[in-house]
Amino acid sequence: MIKVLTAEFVTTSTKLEEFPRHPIPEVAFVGRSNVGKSSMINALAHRKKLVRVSNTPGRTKTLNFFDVTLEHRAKKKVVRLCDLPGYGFAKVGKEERLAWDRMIDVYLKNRHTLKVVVTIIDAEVGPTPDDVEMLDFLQDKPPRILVVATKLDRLNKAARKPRLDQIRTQLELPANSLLGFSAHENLGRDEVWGTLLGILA
Ligand SMILES: Nc1nc2c(ncn2[C@@H]2O[C@H](COP(=O)(O)OP(=O)(O)OP(=O)(O)O)[C@@H](O)[C@H]2O)c(=O)[nH]1
Ligand SMILES: [Mg+2]
Repeated sequence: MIKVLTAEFVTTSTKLEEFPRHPIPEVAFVGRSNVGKSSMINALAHRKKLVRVSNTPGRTKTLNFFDVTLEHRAKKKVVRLCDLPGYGFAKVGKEERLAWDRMIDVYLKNRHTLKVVVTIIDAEVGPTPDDVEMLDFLQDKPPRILVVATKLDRLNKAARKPRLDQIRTQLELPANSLLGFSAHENLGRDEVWGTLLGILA
């Protein structure tokens, strides 16, 4: 059992030099705009409104850092979660989008405390070309990648496992390296935390 003891907002920022400095192991959440990154952080933190969630794509515009204290096997562990703006959002101006992409790029390449990048795919939509591009970019270098397919609640129960297998095959991921998730039905939370803690151990 993994228990969340505390979850708190640390800071919001767009610049590397302003990111929090304490060397706490960090997990970042990337994915298409509106895929459910912020909702996943709320679900993992067992909180409804730690992070702002919205129907409107492009809600998250800066990097937002949260510290979560967990209790696992009678030990306490602090993990920092970073919520990022989504990629592939066409409705903001080209200039703003380039600035976001640059910000994400700088963060992913230079953040030494970043240990795992959770790449979020929409289980219903499947991997988009932008998702594949992001996974290619993250391949073969630290930080580690965990792929999570969210909004699983949108598929009927019988369709879920075949869909996950299909996405895993499409992305050429090894067995058991894709997790299913739903922020609305609270699916996959323990599996995601378990996998993250395994990587961070
Ligand atoms: N059905 C379903 N809807 C979800 C789930 N997770 C998120 N959503 C919905 O998807 C929309 C976007 O959620 P967010 O968490 O704000 O997505 P985001 O990836 O942070 O979006 P940006 O910050 O704009 O990039 C909201 O309307 C959520 O309610 C889920 O597991 N199932
Ligand atoms: Mg968001």
